[in-house]
Parts: sequence; structure tokens; C-alpha cells
Amino acid sequence: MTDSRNNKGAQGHLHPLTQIVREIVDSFVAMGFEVADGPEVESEHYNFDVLNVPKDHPSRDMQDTFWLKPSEDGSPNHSTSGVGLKGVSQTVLRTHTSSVQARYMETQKPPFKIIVPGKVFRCEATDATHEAQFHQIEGLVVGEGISLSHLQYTLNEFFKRLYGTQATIRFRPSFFPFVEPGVEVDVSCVKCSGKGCGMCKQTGFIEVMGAGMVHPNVLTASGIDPQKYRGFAFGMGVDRLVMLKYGIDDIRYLYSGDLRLVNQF
Ligand code: 2U9
Repeated sequence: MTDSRNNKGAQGHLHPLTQIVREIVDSFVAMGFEVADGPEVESEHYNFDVLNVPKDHPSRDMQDTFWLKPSEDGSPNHSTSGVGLKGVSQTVLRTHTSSVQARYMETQKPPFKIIVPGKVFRCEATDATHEAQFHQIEGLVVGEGISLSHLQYTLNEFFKRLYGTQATIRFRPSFFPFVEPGVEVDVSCVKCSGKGCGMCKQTGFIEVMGAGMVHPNVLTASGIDPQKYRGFAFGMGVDRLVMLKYGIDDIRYLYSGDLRLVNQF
């Protein structure tokens, strides 16, 4: 058989999401990062509390987070809670992979550089740009003398590897409870290289991730002295990157299992 699509279908191949996850992870591994992972069923403690997310933050709402029912005896459903049973840390499906970095920081002594790929879950109505389950990759670097310029250098290097040496990035101020300062990261438009086109809405840039310097409260909550150590962190939604790369206009295609989509990659 000579038709390449049929050949691919017969042999099987990686889903486009898996392909990009591997490409991104490999790129950070080449820069000296280690890969970490952790549970998808997570405690409120690691998903929110140690990440400096206030008790009344909207991301904790039932509308945004999948809260799991406690088991019959009242104990939480997650494996290793950050608090004792009486402290009542309820169980959620993790809403970001940041909980993995929080767990890692508790047991490892700096310096370290980790990259964390994984599935995350948000309780929201699905549409062309939102799914209840999607893929994230987050990174964390902690050490002495780490500054925003290390973050800028690392991300600049990463996007040049991913999109080519002409790619440039820019930071815009933003807010996330776990970082201070926080930034939104834009990359020069992959289609028009920054000149302005329909894809980038004539701005020349596309928003691709959030990032910032790890909040001192987060370091302290994980047993790391913020007077001695600093860290930077970043997070990106992989589905959005796949959609941008291949011009896919509905995230639901990525999870439909429809071979007419996956066999194109
Ligand atoms: C620790 C400390 C800080 C990770 C970060 C973001 C900003 C961010 C979003 C991008 C698109 C999530 O998939 S998305 O919706 N993420 O904007 N993530 S800083 O900060 C951390 C993580 C772990 C211990």
C-alpha cells in the first residue's frame, strides 16, 4: 500500500498532543531539566493551599474545580494528604500540575530545575476553546540568585528551539497567586513573524503561557528559605499550542478519537 495516510493508520502513531508534549519536554531536558510527575487525584492542600491560593479564590469554586466526595468514613480520597485527617484537606482533580512542583519542593533541596507534563481538569462547560480535561506543561527552577532574567533567557531559548531562531518573546505584567511578579508570555506570531496577520489579530504576538518568580509564601510553605533561595516558574496549555501549530479551531477534535483528525499527523 502506498497511501501514506493508510500506512500511518495501519501502523499506529503518536497522537499530535503526545508528539508536542515529547518535543517540549525533550527541549527542556536538553537544557538540563529533570522530568517530574505526581497524582491527578490531589489534595486541596497541594493543589491550592501551599500555592498561596486564598480560601475564597474563585478557582476553588465548584464551577471551576472537580471536588471529589469524601469516602464513607469521612477520610479524603487522595493518597498522601498534606494535613492530618482532622485538618480536613478535601480531594480534587488537580486543576494544574503546580501541585507536582509543590510536592517536589517539599522533599528536594535546591538547586533544581524540573519540567512537569500532565493532564489537568477544570469543571467548566466545553466549547471550541475549553475542555474539562486538557494538557499542561509547567516548569520550576529554584536556586540561589535566580532572577527574572533567568526566566527570560530560558523561555527565549525554548521558543527559538520550538519555532526557529527568528522567534522572539515579550512579557506583559499579570497576576497569579503563586508568583510575584507574574507575567503573561507572548511569542512572535508563527504565521507572520510579527508583521501582523489574522492569526495574531494584527498584534504580531500570540499569548502562549504564564510565568513569574515563585512567591516567597510558596517557598516558605514548602520548607525552602526565601531569604536564601529564589525560583521562577511557568505554565502552558499544550492543547492551545497544538491548535496554533496545526490551525485546529476546536479543542474537542483533539479528544474525539476521530481517525480522520489524528491520521493527518
Ligand atoms: C509552583 C510555583 C509557581 C506556574 C505558573 C502560570 C503562571 C500560568 C497557565 C497557562 C495556561 C495555566 O494551562 S493554563 O491555563 N499557567 O499562567 N503557571 S505561573 O507557577 C508555579 C507553579 C508551581 C510551586
